[in-house]
Amino acid sequence: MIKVGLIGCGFFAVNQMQGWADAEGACVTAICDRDPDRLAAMGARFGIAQRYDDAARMMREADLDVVDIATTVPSHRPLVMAAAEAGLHAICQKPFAETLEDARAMVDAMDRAGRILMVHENFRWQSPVRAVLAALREGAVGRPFFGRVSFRSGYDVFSGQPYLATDPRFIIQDLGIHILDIARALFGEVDRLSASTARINPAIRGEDVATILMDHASGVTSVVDCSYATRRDETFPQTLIEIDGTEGTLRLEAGYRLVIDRGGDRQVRDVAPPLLPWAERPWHNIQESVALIQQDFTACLREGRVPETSGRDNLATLALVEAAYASARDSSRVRP
Ligand code: NAD
Ligand code: 89V
Repeated sequence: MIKVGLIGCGFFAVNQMQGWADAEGACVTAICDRDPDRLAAMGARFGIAQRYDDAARMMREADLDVVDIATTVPSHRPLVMAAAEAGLHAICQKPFAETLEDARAMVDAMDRAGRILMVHENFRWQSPVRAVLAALREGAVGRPFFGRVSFRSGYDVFSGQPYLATDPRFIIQDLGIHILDIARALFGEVDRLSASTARINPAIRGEDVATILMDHASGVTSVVDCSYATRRDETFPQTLIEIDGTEGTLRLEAGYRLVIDRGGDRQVRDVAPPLLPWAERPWHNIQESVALIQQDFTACLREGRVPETSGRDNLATLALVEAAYASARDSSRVRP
């Protein structure tokens, strides 16, 4: 049994605890939070007796194989470094790091320690997105030449995650990072991008709208567009996808409807994620992807396999985030 120590008992970590309860061959044996109330509430809810207010101490004393880092980004570098030092595998929430320099240091430290490092970059693990990836890889539309990966919503994310309203960076760093990662998974690495951003909601500090145009090395041109200022039929937290290819077109539409047109034929599939027993609409799509990514991480540990969203892989997603902010700052086209 793989023994997991979870660090950070906040808003999102409950999903990770539920995901670990579903994962075969792994279980959470210790938890940590600096906030005693959150630590006590999580311990009581999931019946975890080993509780720590200090992550380094938990890593030394708790007989763990893995740490699951569910804290916000400022603590990610010290916690991943401590995991490397303690010889533990790690899965770390997104955004993986505050800077690319930090991220490279974290990846190098885990490599030197010979331990597996996965980034909890779960949006590409959502089952509707997996269905699109599978169709594309099977050649459903021939060679893709255009893509749009879109997330537009007016959902109040600030009540659950208040730091999103006060951080100087908002939508690209928090949500766009997922959408850019899906674009990479679909169309490959990016040669150049340009971005523009806006802040529509006057009550927040960062940008809540971003539009990013990318040239991929594969020849695909893609648009990643994100908004938390769009009020219409609410689709939170669905990512909508359009792909045009030489042989046909694919659309992942609202309501998890996958539509593929090819040679005059239309194929329509319902690719809605299952509602897991512990999940709640509309978050069930994200919640299922948490269970799926943690299951894959467990399999990687068992098989000694590098995860699809490894720390090293995530450097390219973080580079897109940085390039998008740089482009939006001075209206330049940027090579990530
Ligand atoms: P949160 O602020 O609600 O919880 C973080 C917890 O970590 C807090 O309880 C805090 O006390 C604790 N903490 C911070 N530093 C610590 C340290 N060094 N040692 C011990 N405890 C520490 O945050 P959240 O909303 O749960 O978000 C956590 C992370 O999850 C963020 O990086 C966020 O971007 C990410 N997130 C991911 C998804 C997703 O779908 N992948 C969704 C929501 C949030
Ligand atoms: O998935 C996330 O990272 C969340 C949300 C969907 C609210 O943007 O922060």
